[in-house]
Amino acid sequence: MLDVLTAPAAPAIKHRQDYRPPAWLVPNVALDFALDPAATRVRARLEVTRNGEGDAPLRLDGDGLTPLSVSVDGLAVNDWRIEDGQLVVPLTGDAHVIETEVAIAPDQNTQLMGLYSSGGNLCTQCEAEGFRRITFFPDRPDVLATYRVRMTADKARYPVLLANGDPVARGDNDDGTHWAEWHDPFPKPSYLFALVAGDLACNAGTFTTRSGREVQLGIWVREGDLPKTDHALHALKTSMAWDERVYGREYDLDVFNIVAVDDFNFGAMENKGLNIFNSRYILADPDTATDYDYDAIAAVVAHEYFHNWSGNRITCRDWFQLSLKEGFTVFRDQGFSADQGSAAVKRIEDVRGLRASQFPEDAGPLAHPVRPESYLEISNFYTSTIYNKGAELIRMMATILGPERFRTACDLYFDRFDGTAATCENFVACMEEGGGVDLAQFRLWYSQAGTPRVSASLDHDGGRATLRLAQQVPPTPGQSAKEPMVLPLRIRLFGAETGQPLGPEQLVLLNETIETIVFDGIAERPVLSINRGFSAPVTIESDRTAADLAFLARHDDDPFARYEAMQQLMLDTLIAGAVEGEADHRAVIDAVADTLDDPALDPAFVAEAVLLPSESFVGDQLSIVDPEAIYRAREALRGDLGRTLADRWRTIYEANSSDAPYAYTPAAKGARRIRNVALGYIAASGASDAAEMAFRQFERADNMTDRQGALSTLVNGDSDLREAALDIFYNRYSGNALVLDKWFQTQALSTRDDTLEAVAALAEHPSFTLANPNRARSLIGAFAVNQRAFNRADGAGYRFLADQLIALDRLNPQTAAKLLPPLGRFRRFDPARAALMRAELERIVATPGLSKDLFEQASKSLA
Ligand code: 0A1
Ligand code: ZN
Repeated sequence: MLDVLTAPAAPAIKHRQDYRPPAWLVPNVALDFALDPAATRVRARLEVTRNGEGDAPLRLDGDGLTPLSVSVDGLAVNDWRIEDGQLVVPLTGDAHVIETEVAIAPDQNTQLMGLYSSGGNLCTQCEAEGFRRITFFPDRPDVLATYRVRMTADKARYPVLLANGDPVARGDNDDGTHWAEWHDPFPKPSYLFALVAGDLACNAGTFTTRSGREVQLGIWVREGDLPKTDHALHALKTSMAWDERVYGREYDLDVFNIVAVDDFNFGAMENKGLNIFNSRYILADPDTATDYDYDAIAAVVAHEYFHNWSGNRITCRDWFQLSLKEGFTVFRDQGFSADQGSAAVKRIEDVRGLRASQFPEDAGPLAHPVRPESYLEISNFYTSTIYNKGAELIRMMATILGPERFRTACDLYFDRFDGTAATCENFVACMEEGGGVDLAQFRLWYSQAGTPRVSASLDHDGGRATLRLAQQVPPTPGQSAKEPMVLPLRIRLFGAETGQPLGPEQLVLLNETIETIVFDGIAERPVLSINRGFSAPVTIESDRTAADLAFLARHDDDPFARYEAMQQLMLDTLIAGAVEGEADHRAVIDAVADTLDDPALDPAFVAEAVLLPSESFVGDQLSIVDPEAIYRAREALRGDLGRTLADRWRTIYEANSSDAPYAYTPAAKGARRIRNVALGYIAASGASDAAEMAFRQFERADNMTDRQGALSTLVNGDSDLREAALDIFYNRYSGNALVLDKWFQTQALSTRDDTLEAVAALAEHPSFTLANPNRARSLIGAFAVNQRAFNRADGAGYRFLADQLIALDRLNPQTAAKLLPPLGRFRRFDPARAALMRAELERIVATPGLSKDLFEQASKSLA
């Protein structure tokens, strides 16, 4: 394990059990910035008070900082020292004022942590440990301070100066600079600090809270992007109203600003009163953003806004508690999105996302509990497990409590812990107390990693149905033996002849290794619908036949279960095809036909239900992944579906083509979705006119959803129209970075045989750069999840990724580390591929000057 490996700089591993309260608190801080891209001066004035007994010196975190001056209570001192970057100041009393001054260079900051330049503007990113790159401070989430911030900057270059909280004053100096002062009355941890200085335009709005306070809203972007901000502003207002209605949570400052920047390591950041966003989660118009982008923008705007309560008003005691704010906030944003459109489709998308990212994480060398025990670099723990599995834990507790008691328990949590830095345990205790339930065993979900597997078999005999359930939690790194967990499984039986439900749905709390549940008075042969709504994040292995699954795909009254039955049927067929070289496609074809023919179904749901599981998801079910065999099996089934149901696909394609102008409505979105799915099947059928159809759609489209859908279809094929479409797309959007990302990504995801060569060439394209995280992810990140192209037998895909990661690590360790996991999946591949992957991981680990971010990911993958 990692403990026995020696990292290049032997960085310290942090353990959850080592938590100690801070020796010093900082009730108030005043910061004064003389902003300049090459050399910014930061003066900090900290009021510090001793916390508890002892005579520990004051230790202020710093990363790459050298103090220009240090003073205590107004007098310059020189008995300070620097230890591991920290500024250590001996102090005799219990309360002092410490002042420091440092110089930093935002222009040189390629890591995008701390204060950095993006597109000519200056902005900050402090979560998790970026504040220590700006000034000396106890940079830990349990030190809550009120902040007063003064900024001075060149007025022509940076006309807009923003920080957290409310604006206090501003003015001009006579040397061409101007200044602004902001004050945030809510005590907050340093990771929520933010400032922005730039040449920005504002889409302004207002929101009146339910208690009648008017809040000034602003979405700040470069002038030319202003027309693309209405959707985000609307989403913000909708989120504010939703949080009042659903959770009783009101906004608390007079202003709420959002700034969009092009260079950002993650999606967005919830800094108090001043959210900073990756521009891809703000900017949208029909010509440049897909329906998927529009939905993601609303979800991320909501997510960051909801953090104001779940994250800011109540923050985390330490970073091991990260899921306290992230799991809960993801759960909240999922609820918001579900309420904006089809809740069933939203649940399907969320589960698909969980299976695509969290399940593989939980099954691999980087598996960790939702509340981890240790880490080397906290940035590596912004994972799908913390976020998405964390949200599933909240969802399970909400299911166990039921809506009313869940709301009572949330109110209790918000009231009790407002203004504090709390723990996951605090949250669960509120669920227990407010909900009147015992969650002792449930807590294992926070400490045990790995996706539980549940086997289910149903017998029927003389009017009695017997359901046998068994659970098993697989071993994960550092956790060889597991306890049985509490799995809330929503279950219902259906009659095989009548298609009618046999009794109401039941919530079964499986908490033993093996359990038997008896249903009496069951005359008809029952078919089992289990884990409805994906009530527990587990894998179900059942003895249901293809006929049973096809039956559920037609008759289940839970839309998720219906989708799931279809997926399982497809999965079984694809696995048979991959393992045996051929499979009987009839059951899938019939089920797809029936789904397409059911007039009662929402087209958006149908589009999800008829899509085959991804190649990676099929691979995840196999102990040894054969990427070529999986690809062939999937293409064979796609082709068969395309040909056998050719008339239906064409009918659907035509029926959902309309001359009506673009609209972002659920009906219009559903039509675009099913039409693009139909186009994909028409192309898969090998129809001679498929490329022309796609190209026609590409040319006529008045929106990006149709244009990109057509482009993806063309990019997978080899018609001459492919190159034509790529050129047209590139030239049309060469000035739009977010759309060019799509151009790179679409090619990196291509199913063609020459994708690696194409991607390697694109890495040399003049528009490609590793310095912009969105661009790096769009090419390198997308390629690494293209299962067949990445896992080419000659290892060229592995070598390409390792080369790129080593180069990227020098600029931006966080982003490099995020892209490493596909290389760590070698245990799931044949010995030849596994050896090639290991060799690349070893090459990465041996690279001189490697960051601890990439070192941790690569070395844990090898362990
Ligand atoms: N708290 C943010 C995610 C985030 C984390 C780290 C960052 O640093 C580069 C940026 C953003 C969220 O959950 O949205
Ligand atoms: Zn978050």
